[in-house]
Amino acid sequence: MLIKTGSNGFQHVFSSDITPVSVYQNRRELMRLMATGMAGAAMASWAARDALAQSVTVRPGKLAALAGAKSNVAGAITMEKTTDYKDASSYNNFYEFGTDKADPAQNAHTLKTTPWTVEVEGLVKKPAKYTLEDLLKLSAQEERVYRLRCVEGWSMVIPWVGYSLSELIKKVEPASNAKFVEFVSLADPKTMPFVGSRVLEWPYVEGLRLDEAMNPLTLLSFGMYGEVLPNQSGAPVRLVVPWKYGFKSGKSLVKIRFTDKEPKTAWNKAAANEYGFYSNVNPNVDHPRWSQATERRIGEEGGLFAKKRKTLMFNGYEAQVGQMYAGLDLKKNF
Ligand SMILES: Nc1nc2c(c(=O)[nH]1)N[C@H]1C(S)=C(S)[C@@H](COP(=O)(O)O)O[C@H]1N2
Ligand SMILES: [Mo]
Repeated sequence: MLIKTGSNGFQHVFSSDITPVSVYQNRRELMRLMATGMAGAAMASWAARDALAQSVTVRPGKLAALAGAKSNVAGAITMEKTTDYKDASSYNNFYEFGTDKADPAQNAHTLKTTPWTVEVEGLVKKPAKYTLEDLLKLSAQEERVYRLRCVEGWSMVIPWVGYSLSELIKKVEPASNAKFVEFVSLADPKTMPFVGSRVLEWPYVEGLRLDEAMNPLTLLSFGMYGEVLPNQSGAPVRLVVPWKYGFKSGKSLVKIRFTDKEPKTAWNKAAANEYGFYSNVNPNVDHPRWSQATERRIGEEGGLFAKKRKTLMFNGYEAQVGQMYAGLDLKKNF
């Protein structure tokens, strides 16, 4: 949901962040919402999305390679209840297909996922173009139940399928001066109706420091719930970086580039004061326009009124990733 005003001409207003609870707890916020007409819109878009969730029945189906064992990567399985498939596949951010949560499920059927290639280039000894088939065969796939926490204040628990990105990185042998990895999503205006819209610069680009990309938790994902990814979730291949806000996990990747400079990422370019390069889930660093202390679990009883839960440092993966940030000021490097 967008209103025109911000630095790039737009102001992002996240319907998920505008709950009736926060509305009546904060009179000023209520007045603002009333003034912009957003209070009703937030409720209406929630109801529409909920109706869509009930109607998601066509699922992409199993892929032989995905019938793998559970992960042996420490921290890759949470005991929390997994989000229902219908919610995970109908409440999405994939701005190439629209900015409302229901848009990707409705519009992403136009995405053409075969044939698909991912180009690995830049500061590596063995640059290569991988077909999706090459990538699927590159390493054994496993299932990992990760939380995904969006910067907007909602979260899900999803059984992703894939393998550690480090498996691919080892194959291409980064050069000694490679310090960062850039992830580029497909930007095809013919099949992605919102590529070209002014909300972000296209293609969607994200990045990690090389050690973050090498961390075993960083997943190159081809599936979820034991099936291939539905288009709206970033088919045929996406990243899942579970200790960072969801936007770091680029979807429908076509290029992985190794560099010596911090990549310019799509959200950082759109609003540098709101979306830093690191974007580690951190309840102690507020987004300039809202708190990050709590989150709403999608699909939980109560819908828009569900009780919020406390957001955990590094989304609960501090034991696995905290040491990578020793000595880094996480308030400055948000
Ligand atoms: N290419 C691309 N990747 C993207 C996005 C996007 O708009 N385009 N949105 C990001 C955001 S903000 C989030 S929260 C997650 C959402 O993933 P999900 O829809 O599978 O929950 O995808 C991320 N990856
Ligand atoms: Mo997000």
